[in-house]
Amino acid sequence: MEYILNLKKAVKVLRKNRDKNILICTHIDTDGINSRIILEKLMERLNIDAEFMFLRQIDFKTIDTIPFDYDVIIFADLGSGQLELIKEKMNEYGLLDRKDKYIIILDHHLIDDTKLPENIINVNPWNNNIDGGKEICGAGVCYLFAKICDPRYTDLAKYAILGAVGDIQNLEGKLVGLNREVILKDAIEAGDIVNFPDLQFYGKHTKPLFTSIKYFTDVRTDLMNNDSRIIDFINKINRKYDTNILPKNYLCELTLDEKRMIGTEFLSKCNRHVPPKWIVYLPKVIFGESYELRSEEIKSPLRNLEEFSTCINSCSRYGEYETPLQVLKGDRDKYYDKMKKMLRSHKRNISESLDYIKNEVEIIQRDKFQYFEVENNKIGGNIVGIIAGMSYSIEEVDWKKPIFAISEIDEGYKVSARCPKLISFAEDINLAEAIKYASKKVGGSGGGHKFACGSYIPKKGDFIKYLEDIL
Ligand SMILES: [Mn+2]
Repeated sequence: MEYILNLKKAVKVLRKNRDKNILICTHIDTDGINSRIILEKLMERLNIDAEFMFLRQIDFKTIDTIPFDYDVIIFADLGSGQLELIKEKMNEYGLLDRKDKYIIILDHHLIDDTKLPENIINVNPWNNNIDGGKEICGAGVCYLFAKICDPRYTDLAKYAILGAVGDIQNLEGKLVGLNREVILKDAIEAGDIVNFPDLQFYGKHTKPLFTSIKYFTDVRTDLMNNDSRIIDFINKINRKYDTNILPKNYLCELTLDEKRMIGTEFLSKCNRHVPPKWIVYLPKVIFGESYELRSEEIKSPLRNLEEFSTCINSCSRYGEYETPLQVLKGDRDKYYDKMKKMLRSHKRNISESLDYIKNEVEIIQRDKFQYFEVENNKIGGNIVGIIAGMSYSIEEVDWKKPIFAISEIDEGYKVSARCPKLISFAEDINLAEAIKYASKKVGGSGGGHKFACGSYIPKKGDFIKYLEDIL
């Protein structure tokens, strides 16, 4: 059952040091918070005392906020990309090669290539050539860790699936690899999660079909920003298939057959709106699979895992971690109310930011990409990535090219890059590499996924020119 190198070794170290001082540091996004809850529950069940902290990221500044005087420090959903830095710090504190001090990393990000001392244990799927980008997430690695401690802990699998969906590991429509074959299987058998074929429109339990279609930006058709055409589109389906789908119906209320009809008609519409060589990739952006928590009510924002992840982000992006943690633990009272409130304000924030881009900001076109700049904290660094992605709903944004959003923050600039899924399937494009290269050239740093990534740069300099060079 040891799917990933070092899993057993890491469990052994935890067991041997169970009565020592243990600190667990986790990332703050959906995957990180689910890693945290898995490890919290695990420690509770094993009757191990541990302390916890959240970490936004590990860099040369934040590493000094980590108290290295614990006997065992576990990093979850971060760490593998900062091995060199962690090693350096341990060396500084005289902890390298100590037989009584351990670092355990449970992560899925790309591994920083460096030789590790015996007391740093890096548990990461990339060690086994398993794709940490889509086959397992940080919470997934934590789940496998827990499962080695006790194979009966399959009730924790649902958190790992939520983490995977939060990290968009189902990019091509459904979960694959360890996510599917081990973790999803466990979560289904435990009775926590259901999966079924579905359309890849967002908001299945929280928005009318009409709105879900309206905000679908993976392919630009003549339905975008055109309410009457969407109504016509639905009416045409009703006539053709003799059905009675209403624009106000939620996707979760429709039968599988009805969804299939909508998907088929939408696909043939999309066929007419994309370059011929992209057509083959269309089904992957229209048809997919949904993952839902059986214990949540229909039309609750927590039922569908994609929407649950939005709820978590609407708190964690604003520095609020306790609320999603308590909701994940089962609170449907005070913290759940707070979460719904934060979700509303998050949505308002996004729609105001999008309006601002639409009305006040120029989209600048380059040959291979486009970009826009925002001054003066007008869009917070916490949501600039979301705004970059949603900017494809603006007419002036060319949906066949990647987009870079550059937002001025207190000290420097936050940059985010996005491109529509279809392009990332059809074209050999790697935005993470591009943003990393250009950011480094102007004294910043960044990275992420091929289709969605971000960076921080202290000054703009020739950032755009460097992007042009590499794209
Ligand atoms: Mn992650």
